[in-house]
Amino acid sequence: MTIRLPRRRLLATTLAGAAAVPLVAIRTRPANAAEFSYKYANNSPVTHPLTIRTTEAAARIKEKTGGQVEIQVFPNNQLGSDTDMLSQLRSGALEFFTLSGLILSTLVPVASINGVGFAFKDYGQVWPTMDGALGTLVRGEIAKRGLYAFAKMYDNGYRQITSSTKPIKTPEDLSGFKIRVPASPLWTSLFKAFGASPTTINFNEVYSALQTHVVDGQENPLALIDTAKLYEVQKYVAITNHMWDGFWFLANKRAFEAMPQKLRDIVEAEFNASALAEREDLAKMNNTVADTLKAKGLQFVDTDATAFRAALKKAGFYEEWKGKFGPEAWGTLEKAVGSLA
Ligand code: X2X
Repeated sequence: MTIRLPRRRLLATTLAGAAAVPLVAIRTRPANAAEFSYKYANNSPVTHPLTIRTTEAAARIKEKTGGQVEIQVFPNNQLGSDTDMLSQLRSGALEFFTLSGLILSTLVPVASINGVGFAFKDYGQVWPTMDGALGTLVRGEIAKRGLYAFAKMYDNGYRQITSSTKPIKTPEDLSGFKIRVPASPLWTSLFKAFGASPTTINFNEVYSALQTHVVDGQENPLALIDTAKLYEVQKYVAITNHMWDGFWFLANKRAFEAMPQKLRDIVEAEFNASALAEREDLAKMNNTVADTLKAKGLQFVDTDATAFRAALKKAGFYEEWKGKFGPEAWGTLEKAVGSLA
């Protein structure tokens, strides 16, 4: 057991009896403090499965490392916007962070490849692709930037378009539509291809941007529309499933490698295990969230995906991104999901 003296007493003791209390005693951590006291942050509400499952992983890690690794969780943009948190992660001010591959593409261009419009037919294609060759390719590129991505992505979901002004039924309805998109060239490009007028806004400012009509709409998976209460400031949701989006679990490489391998293995295994649980949570939530949102007053609009996809094709979206991603990455994606362009 450690006896923790109040700081002033400790100092007085030190000064009074310097020989008896070596200076080093003040500097070393108390015996019950973690050896690695790290932070994990995200942009998602506390009620979102991403936050719930990563918080559970942090608790298991503390237990399984006998308290050597303590990870404090900062959800809901408490540490700033995604752009801020990515900088913090890179500098080492933050050790762990989950980020959409599309936003990560501002640093690692190929990381936005899962956001290619209508690339994945369903989750039966998503997980084998992102847990497989394409995911490996992206993780390899992430590793070149001083970051380390764990093997299992967390689900964000298939994205749907909400609006406060009018229902979006056809691609033509997007013409000139003022829509918020996250900070990523692919997102801007996709909505420009639809003829919309996209504005880049980080998630921490989305609710107020919708409320004050800086933009008329946004797009996000139903789980986030619900947990972030966007239905309070939006009237319609068009079920477009225009892209699948997920979160990479990222570590600052230096901070991660400062831990002995044994601890690293525990941390990675637990966050990977929680990723699988989070995917399950969202799969379950997807069975009920539409009814939940309808009950809260959001009006649902069905759309014809073929028409939206054709609009992207016509605008040259696929050709453009095929060129940007290059033959290796594009080929890996097409090998998993079939021909896109
Ligand atoms: O910013 C968004 O819309 C969000 C929460 O879906 C992402 O993290 C990309």
